[in-house]
Amino acid sequence: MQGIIINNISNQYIVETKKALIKCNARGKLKQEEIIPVVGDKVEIEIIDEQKNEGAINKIYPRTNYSKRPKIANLTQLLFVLSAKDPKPDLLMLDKQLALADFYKIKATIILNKIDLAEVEQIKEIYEKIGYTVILTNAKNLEGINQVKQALQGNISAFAGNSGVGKSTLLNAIFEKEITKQGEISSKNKKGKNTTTNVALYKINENTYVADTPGFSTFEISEIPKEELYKHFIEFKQYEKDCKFVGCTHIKEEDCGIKNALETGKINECRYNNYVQIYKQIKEMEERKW
Ligand SMILES: Nc1nc2c(ncn2[C@@H]2O[C@H](COP(=O)(O)OP(=O)(O)OP(=O)(O)O)[C@@H](O)[C@H]2O)c(=O)[nH]1
Ligand SMILES: [Mg+2]
Ligand SMILES: [Zn+2]
Repeated sequence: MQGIIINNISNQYIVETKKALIKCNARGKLKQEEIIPVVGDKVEIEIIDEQKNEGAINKIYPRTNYSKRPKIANLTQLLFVLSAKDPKPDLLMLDKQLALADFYKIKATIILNKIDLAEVEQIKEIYEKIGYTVILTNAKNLEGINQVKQALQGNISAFAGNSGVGKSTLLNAIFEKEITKQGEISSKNKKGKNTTTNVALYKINENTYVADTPGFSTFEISEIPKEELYKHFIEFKQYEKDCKFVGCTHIKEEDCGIKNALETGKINECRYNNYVQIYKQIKEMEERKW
């Protein structure tokens, strides 16, 4: 029987099949092959106790992608959530995540939440111009939620973003009920409290699932070689052909197609500055490995 892992607490997995939710353990064979099942895995299971809905995972099907932290497989879409205020939009973090999503070939959609608290038109414009879908929401009064639902359709999606931006609140708005705990923003530092601690998939309909995760906070940005970073700033790519030097880093070189595009306003300055900052971070991480 086939199914998808929708929840995992230590060694126990909840597998959703066409018929039921089955509590499963992983077979010893999987451990020998050093594959540890994670949420999102498509698996083959064997029923052990039909009455109790208990079974065992026999096989994990090949993954289209895999994220280490949080552990989740086969995502087709990442929804990057920023809040207009409390916490304020972190565009450096967003640009890092957008580059990573492109690197892993996962569709990226941007949600600007808490639009009741501050203006976000400028951010919306920057990213829509590049080609990203940007959805404005107020998760508390359900504004924009239908657009989020449309974006979810047919995907296995996860919300990502800093603590306190409203990921769990959005999820509850989508399901129109309380399914995950929402954190209180402490008034002292206006940061969230990392309320969500484990990964789980929630089903919306056939082929449509959404994950609540503890926040993709630790980034493996160093997985992208610095020489390739510009390719994952999706609007930069097209100008590289005008660079004079082979292997141009687009930072200090003269006659750089990307810097020219910056000067003529075709590339946004904030995006470019974030590119330079992320490039330097990857470089530092690469050097530390030696
Ligand atoms: N004003 C306003 N507050 C919101 C909105 N959406 C969420 N909040 C509040 O922001 C706080 C944090 O929301 P959560 O949904 O817990 O944030 P989270 O992103 O899940 O945080 P972590 O689980 O810590 O990663 C809560 O107090 C929410 O009620 C919104 O659109 N407007
Ligand atoms: Mg949460
Ligand atoms: Zn260049």
